[in-house]
Order: sequence, then C-alpha cells, then structure tokens
Amino acid sequence: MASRSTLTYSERAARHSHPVAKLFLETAERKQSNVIVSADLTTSAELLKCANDLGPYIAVFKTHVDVVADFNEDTVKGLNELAKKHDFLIFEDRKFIDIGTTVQKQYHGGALRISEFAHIVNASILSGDGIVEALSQVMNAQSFPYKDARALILLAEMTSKGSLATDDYTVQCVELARKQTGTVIGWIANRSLETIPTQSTPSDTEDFLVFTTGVNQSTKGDKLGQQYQTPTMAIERGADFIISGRGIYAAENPIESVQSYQKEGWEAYLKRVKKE
Ligand code: 5BU
Repeated sequence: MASRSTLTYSERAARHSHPVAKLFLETAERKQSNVIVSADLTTSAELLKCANDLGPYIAVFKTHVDVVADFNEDTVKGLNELAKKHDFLIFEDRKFIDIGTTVQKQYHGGALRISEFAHIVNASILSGDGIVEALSQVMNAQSFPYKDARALILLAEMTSKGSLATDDYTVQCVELARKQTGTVIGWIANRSLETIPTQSTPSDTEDFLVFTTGVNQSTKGDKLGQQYQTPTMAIERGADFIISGRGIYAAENPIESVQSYQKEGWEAYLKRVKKE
C-alpha cells in the first residue's frame, strides 16, 4: 500500500472511515489549502475580523478562546457563521490534560462552550487513557447534539524548546490513537509518526492526520522557546495541515501573508504527492 503521505487529500478522504477526518481532507482539497491560521487574538472583534478576512484562504481556523477577554455567546455564534460562510473548520487548541470527569465538563457546557463550535480539540495523554475515553463518551453519546461532527487529536509532540512530549510519550500517543479510531483522527506532531517503532502493528487503512504547529516563513523562533520550521519543511516531514499564528496574523498585510503560506503549503503538498 502507498504511504499515507503520498496519497492525495481526495484519495484519503474517499477511503477514510471517520466522518470528521473526511471533512478535513475534503476541505483541504476543495479550498486547495492546508493552512491553519492560529488566531491568538484577545478580543472577539479581532478574532472574528481575522476569521472573516482570512477565511477564504484557510482550511481551518485555530482558536484559544480562553485568551479572548470578552468571549461570549456572540463569539460562538460569529465563529459558527463565519465557518459556514467561508467553508472552514474550527480547531480549539485547548490541550485538555485533566482527569476524565473534569475534562468532560470543560469540553461540553462550561464557560467556553467548546463543543458548540470546535470540530476538533486536542488532549495530552499525560493523565493516562481516561482522558481519551472521557472525550469519546461525550462525542459518541446518542444525546450529544454534534455526534459524528466532532473529533479529537492527541498532543504527540510540541514545538517548544525542552518539550517533554518525546520518545515513549509520543509512542504511547500512537498506541492509544490506534485503540480509539472512533474518536481520535490524528495528532499534533512536528513530523510524520507513521513509521516510528511501536508495539502494535498499524492496520492497512490506518490514516491519522498530522497537524504541525510552529510554522513560519521568515523566523526561526521567539524569545520564549518557540521553534519554527517553514511550510515546505513541515509538509516534507509529513504535515497534512500547517499551523501558523504570528507569521500570518501579525504580518504587515495578513491577507498577503496567508496567501503566501497557502501557495507554499499547497505547492509542497503537490510535490509530496507528485501531482505538480
Ligand atoms: P505562532 O505565533 O505561530 O508561534 O503560534 C503558534 C500557535 O500554535 C500557538 O497558538 C500555540 O499555542 C500553538 N502551539 C505551538 O506553538 N506549539 C505546540 O507544540 C502546540 C501548539 Br501543541
């Protein structure tokens, strides 16, 4: 079987069994964009303006709604409306980490209303398997209003200097994801984890989506330990979606910048799947 990373988004969408993974792959193909803008903005007005301005060029809008000072019901409504208008998906980068029962309350209901707008969220498995089971229970409950429209990705690696999300922790993410394919559709990682040594054997149809943060066209890092790779490097190393924050929203002209990331990310993808 061909390696996952040399198949096109459409080919992968057609054979994927998870409806949310399909949606991500189809959206990338339809919009010819594998860019996720990380909109770390601190007011609802700035967040929604960013989504409206950059929405046409991205596949996914990534939020940290806990940094939005005036986050409220209208923010959720605005995000949902703009996602429809511009055909993008939403990833809330909440990094759940607590015991299962707490995480269930943080995800569904609570102050941040995450389940109401985020197609995917991420979790660390530092607390063990229970966190994945807990989110699976909520997402797969018959009474859950967004059943089959929500999924989880695991925090398998991080981009910051000195990160402890390495080695056996990363391997355990892969092992756990393989046991929970009804809920886990991929991971945050700086490279493809397809061939890392694991105890279990991947199924023939295994296809976890790779989301890579720390992408920047012009800088190598920041003063607080962030480390960057370029869009091309990230895609060559196996990213399916490239995530950039300040490289896009803090640029002098964010629209020109997002277009440039879209072009570079798409060209690198075409080269990887040999369709250029
Ligand atoms: P930047 O402005 O492109 O550096 O923003 C990076 C974003 O990605 C920011 O929202 C971080 O929280 C997020 N991030 C990251 O930088 N590195 C990681 O390993 C993970 C998330 Br997980």
